[in-house]
Amino acid sequence: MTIERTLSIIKPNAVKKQLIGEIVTRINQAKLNIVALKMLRLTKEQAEGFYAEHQGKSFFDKLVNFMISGPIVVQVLEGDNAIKRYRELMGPTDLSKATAGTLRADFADSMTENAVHGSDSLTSAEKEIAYFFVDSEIVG
Ligand code: RTP
Ligand code: MG
Repeated sequence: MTIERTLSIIKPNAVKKQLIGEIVTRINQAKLNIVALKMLRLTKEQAEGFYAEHQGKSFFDKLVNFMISGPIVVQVLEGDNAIKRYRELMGPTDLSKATAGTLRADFADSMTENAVHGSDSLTSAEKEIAYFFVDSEIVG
């Protein structure tokens, strides 16, 4: 068993479509425990900082504008192999390649508006969790 924590974001298109409950249900069904959760609206600076690794790429401005278009829900998920297992639950970035039953296959509207985010490594999970939560907000 490797208990890990990962950062999940329910992106603005999914919040607008009232999918918070459905996504939380699927996370719990996958045996990932929610150990922190909040709703917020990102500023442009916060969105640019969060996606700094993509600065300069063709889709960066579109991505930032989408991420600030409405409220999001950020969560810390904990469980065995949580990083990889949550990425599997999400499905791939390109929804045309996503298998039915994954969050993106079912809820993405486009490559940009793809409903959810999940950390992609242990290093990014630690960095991304610290971007949104202080230790006292995580109830393990
Ligand atoms: P995320 O970071 O949001 O979990 O998504 P990811 O790892 O699957 O994808 P990543 O390559 O990190 O890209 C971050 C987000 O940028 C948008 N994107 N648009 N070619 C495009 O139009 C394009 N490529 C990426 C998506 O919203 C993606 O989730
Ligand atoms: Mg990514």
